[in-house]
Amino acid sequence: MKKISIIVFLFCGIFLGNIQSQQVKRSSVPLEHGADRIGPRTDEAMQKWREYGLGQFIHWGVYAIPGGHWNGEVYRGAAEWIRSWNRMPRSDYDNLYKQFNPVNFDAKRWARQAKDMGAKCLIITTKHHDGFCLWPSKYTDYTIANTPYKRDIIKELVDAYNAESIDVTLYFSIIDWNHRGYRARPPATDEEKASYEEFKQFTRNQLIELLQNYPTATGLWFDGTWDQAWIQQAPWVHELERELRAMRPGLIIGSRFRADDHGKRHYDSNGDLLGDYDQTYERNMPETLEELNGVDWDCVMTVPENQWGYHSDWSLTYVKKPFEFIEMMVKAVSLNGNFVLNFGPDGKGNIRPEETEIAKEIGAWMKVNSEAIYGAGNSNWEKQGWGYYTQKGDNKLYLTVLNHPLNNMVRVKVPRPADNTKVTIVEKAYFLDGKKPAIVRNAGRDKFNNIYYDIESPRPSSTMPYVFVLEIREVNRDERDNYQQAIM
Ligand code: FHN
Repeated sequence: MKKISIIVFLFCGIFLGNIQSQQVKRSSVPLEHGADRIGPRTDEAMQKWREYGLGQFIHWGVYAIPGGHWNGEVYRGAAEWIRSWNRMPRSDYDNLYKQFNPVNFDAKRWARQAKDMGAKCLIITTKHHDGFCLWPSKYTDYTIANTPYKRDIIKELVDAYNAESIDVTLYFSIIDWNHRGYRARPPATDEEKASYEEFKQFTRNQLIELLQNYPTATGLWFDGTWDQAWIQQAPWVHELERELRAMRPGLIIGSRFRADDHGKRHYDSNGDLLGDYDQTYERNMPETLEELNGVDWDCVMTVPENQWGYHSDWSLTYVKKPFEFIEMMVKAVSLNGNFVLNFGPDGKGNIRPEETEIAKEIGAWMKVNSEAIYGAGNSNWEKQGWGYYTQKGDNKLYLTVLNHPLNNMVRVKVPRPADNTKVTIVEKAYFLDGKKPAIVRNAGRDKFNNIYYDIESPRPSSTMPYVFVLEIREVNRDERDNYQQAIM
């Protein structure tokens, strides 16, 4: 359904676009550095991205060594930000790389775990705000090459994840606390300007280096692009984006990279998306399809409230449960988005046991139900309190039940086809688990003549969500009775 709704959207976009350009004056603000494209991408690489459903994010760097603690004190902020804490001397942080020796790191083991969880893509921090590079960049000494470990972690991860058929996107922070030219405020003096130019060249070099070193990486996931200094570089960043895209046809870049001519981020001054997908959903999600306006998007989510890198003490905030991640993933897919769950391995290269457990539980659920996730998308069936609909093509509808009704009946409201000589019928109904058939009962009509069905659903033995499939079809009204055998 995702594919179909995008095509319909594009068709309407082309058609309405012409109307809107007269009516709403979509391009009323003249922009040289606005969106490069109106509407979603239609190429194969983007279609593959759209079908992921579930991804894994990994935040890993030298911040995993202190793990949210320094000199016996606890840092309550996000562990990967500990360098900005005034209780930790900068020089201590900046020397941590000399101890970075994750002897337990095993890229293949991480990749297998991600595969078993059901992830179709990995977003890996090549460099976070501290500037430490997990790849041996030739443009700085602050890299993995100068740690006792030495090995190119990004290469090992890209190879291992690709071997498990998982696409890899490279996270890259524009903020770089380690580079002398980096600054948050726009450079004012000639000296500042010159050193900011150096920083820009350094950034460009590193990005080109990453694409050259890791030719199978499918995307760049930018972060730390909110500083005024960077925002004001819009024309230069736009040019750089073009250069990167030219280097790697099909490269996927979200909305966090560049601003427009007027400093607008994510969406330009005409309301058009900057980049290939909306990257604003960090630890939050959209509520309706309408608010998304047809754009692609991903949601990146932490396990504790705001911890991306490894923090050894998870008792400080609420820690989400596998059920909640499944719920968020299904919700994301029901709104045509991807759900990306973050992991923060420790300084030795271990994925923490709590995350391993979460990955196992999600994986067990995906083994049975992933058909409702991969390649699925929004359905026009009206959402009900028991959970979410996702859909594939015209006729496969998935009902993920998160709130099992006490009367053991899952009620659905059947949408009326646009063509009123047609009706939607249910040809087949079954549980995804074991394909056991499900009994569908007629549940009458409301005062608007909408049809309702109840699907019999015995009280589940597990507390995890379960999924029904309804195979549906639009038929002529007068043929309806030939198809209703499935309904009791
Ligand atoms: O500051 C970072 C944070 O540490 C983390 O990397 C997240 C991931 O989306 N991004 C930034 C905040 O937006």
